Amino acid sequence: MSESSPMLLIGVGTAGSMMARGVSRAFGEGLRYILSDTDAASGSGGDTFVLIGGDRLSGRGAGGDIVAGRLAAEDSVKSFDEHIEGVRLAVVVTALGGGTGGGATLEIVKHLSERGIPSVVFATTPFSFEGEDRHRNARGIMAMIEDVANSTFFIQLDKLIAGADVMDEAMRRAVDTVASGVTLFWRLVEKPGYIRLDTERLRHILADSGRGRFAAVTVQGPNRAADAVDMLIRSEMLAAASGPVNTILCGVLAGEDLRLSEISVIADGLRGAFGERHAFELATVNDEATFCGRLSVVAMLFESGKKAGAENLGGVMSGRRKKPKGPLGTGPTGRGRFKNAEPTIWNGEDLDIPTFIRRSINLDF
Ligand SMILES: Nc1nc2c(ncn2[C@@H]2O[C@H](COP(=O)(O)OP(=O)(O)OP(=O)(O)O)[C@@H](O)[C@H]2O)c(=O)[nH]1
Ligand SMILES: [Mg+2]
Repeated sequence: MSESSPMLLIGVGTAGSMMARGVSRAFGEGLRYILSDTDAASGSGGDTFVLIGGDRLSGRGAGGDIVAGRLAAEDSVKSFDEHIEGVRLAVVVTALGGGTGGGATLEIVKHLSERGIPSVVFATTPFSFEGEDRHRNARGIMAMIEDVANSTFFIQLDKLIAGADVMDEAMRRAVDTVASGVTLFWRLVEKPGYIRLDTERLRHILADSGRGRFAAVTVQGPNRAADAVDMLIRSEMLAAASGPVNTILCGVLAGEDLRLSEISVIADGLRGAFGERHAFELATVNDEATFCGRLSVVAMLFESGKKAGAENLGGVMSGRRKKPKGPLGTGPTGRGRFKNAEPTIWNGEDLDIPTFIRRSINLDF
């Protein structure tokens, strides 16, 4: 594992740690990552591991309790410091529904932000059959994570199981899907092709991108570029935008046979399909060993918030909605005069934070 990489992958919770381990395996050597959980069993595989809230929960997990997960992480966030030396961008992988994935993720991302490290969060949301409690847990925490993270990808597990009736297969798909998005960042930086993107540019793009969706396709044959665009446009993972697309980040992964005309087909196709009012970043990855003859395209679309969308109509590319910061906000400055008090959490929501902030309602005074 490369200790000097400026990007760090952090798996949070039991399923989050399992997915992060899967992502690292999918990438191969060189991906810097750590796992973290309130359950000590997640650390048994020999990977770098941070036990969250060991004193409070005795290494037995948060038992589905978001408040317990959050308090445990508050106890332990400083344990992450020795692992984040030199990190410029953190990629957090978690599964919402349990107590640790939801509760601890929020506190870890806040802590990273306080240390000046932007985070991109990839979080799965529960299967519909998991029951209302887990869904309530997930729903309650999503907006709060979104408020502290720089970019968020929420991946509905239900969407990944289409056609898969076997649980094991569904879980494998979840790992593959998350890996296709997460590993893009490392591939762009470590295996640059004709068009490059370095960590600082990536950090800049992701720093204010807000909520994103992504999809990846792999194709071959004479029309592979056009086929890739066609599949991406029809992909369910990119469908159902709730707001206008603010930024598109596109990674084209191929071998030495990648043609410039193919890059144009992909760039023009995606730009045309997702509207005109967005920033567009495309970079290529040259990985002959993995992609010889084939072409993989990963498209990430980021949506602007309602307010940012309105500003964009006025011609200002404002990025994501501005987060209220300061004593009452959930920004990195923390909880103001309440900062040493335990949060008042009900159904996964922090009641010390005004409803309009918790629910991300824009008040246009
Ligand atoms: N990808 C994947 N997701 C899973 C798996 N098992 C559970 N999940 C999902 O992960 C969510 C969170 O479950 P856990 O990871 O067990 O919960 P946790 O974050 O460890 O929280 P606590 O166990 O309460 O401390 C569930 O609601 C499921 O949606 C798995 O094997 N793979
Ligand atoms: Mg667990």
